[in-house]
Amino acid sequence: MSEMVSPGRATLLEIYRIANLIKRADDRLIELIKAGQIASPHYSPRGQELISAAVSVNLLPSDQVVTTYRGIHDQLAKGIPLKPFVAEFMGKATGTCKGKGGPMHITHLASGLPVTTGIVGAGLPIANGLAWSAQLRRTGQVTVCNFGDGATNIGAFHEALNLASVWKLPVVFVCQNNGYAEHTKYELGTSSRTIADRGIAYGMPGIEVDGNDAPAMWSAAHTAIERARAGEGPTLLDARTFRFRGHLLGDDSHYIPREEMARAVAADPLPRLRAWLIEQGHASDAALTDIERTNVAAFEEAVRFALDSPFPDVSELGKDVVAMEQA
Ligand SMILES: Cc1ncc(C[n+]2csc(CCOP(=O)(O)OP(=O)(O)O)c2C)c(N)n1
Ligand SMILES: [Mg+2]
Repeated sequence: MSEMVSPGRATLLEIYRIANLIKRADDRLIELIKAGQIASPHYSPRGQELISAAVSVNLLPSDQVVTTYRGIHDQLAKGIPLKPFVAEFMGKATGTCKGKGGPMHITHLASGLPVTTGIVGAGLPIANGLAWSAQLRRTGQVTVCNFGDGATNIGAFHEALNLASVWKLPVVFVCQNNGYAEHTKYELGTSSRTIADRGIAYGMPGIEVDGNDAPAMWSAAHTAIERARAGEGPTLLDARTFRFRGHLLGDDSHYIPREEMARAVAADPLPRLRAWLIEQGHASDAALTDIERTNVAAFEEAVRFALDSPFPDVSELGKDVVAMEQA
């Protein structure tokens, strides 16, 4: 395999800043839902934030990211502006989609976030289309497509990997492999030993990586993104991770063996990265606390903005949507 590259200190701190912002956003949005201030299902990415943070610091603003219902980590990492992000989550008129997308469909073209889908596996062929367009127009843009382990059992995954490989599309497939699809454990629904194997089957590098290890994840993403940008084709990253808050808010994770959950919680990637940054001399405790405080303040300002914003007017119902004419 390609040589191992390492992120520098500034990159590691940026990964921590983004990951901590994601955690803050997730914690706060859950508080607001529980307080009845937001009416929405929520698919928490808690535990998976280092994947999006480590991928995104390798991307240019013009690169594109496709994500899913479990996508706030990918959106925040790509740099979506906080105020319209929270407003969209709340369905407010000041949101990135004028409140018509909601949490399942947060998109923001200017940030390189053209697609968030609730249909498992549906993002992959769309990511190919974005990548194909970039290839034809020679823009140099890379498309990163995020999805879960369960999505790799959908037909669209296989078609998309095949075509991306044949056409050497500038796309990076990031499987955020948290070991569960809804309540179904990996082994009960997925035949291959690893997701990485499935990339190899389609003639592209299939890379197993610890998605909870910032330098390892950064390095794997860096190699894959540079390969795509150089016109050498796609990569499938099998990023191992865990979701701490179940499939969606309210799920008590009863189907996850207690020891497995305890092991995962003990290895929570965020406090582990924090301790490691201090231990390695990359940052002081005070500097990291500063980053955390800045994130809290910025997110709170966005929450205030969103709470104070109006819902879309009824007159907006028929605008910006595709309507089929009835015969
Ligand atoms: C085509 C389709 N089938 C089924 C569902 C219902 N569904 C929503 S999420 C999900 C599990 C997907 O698991 P995975 O791809 O591992 O992603 P994770 O939720 O773990 O991030 C399922 C089956 C759906 N939304 N779309
Ligand atoms: Mg999963």
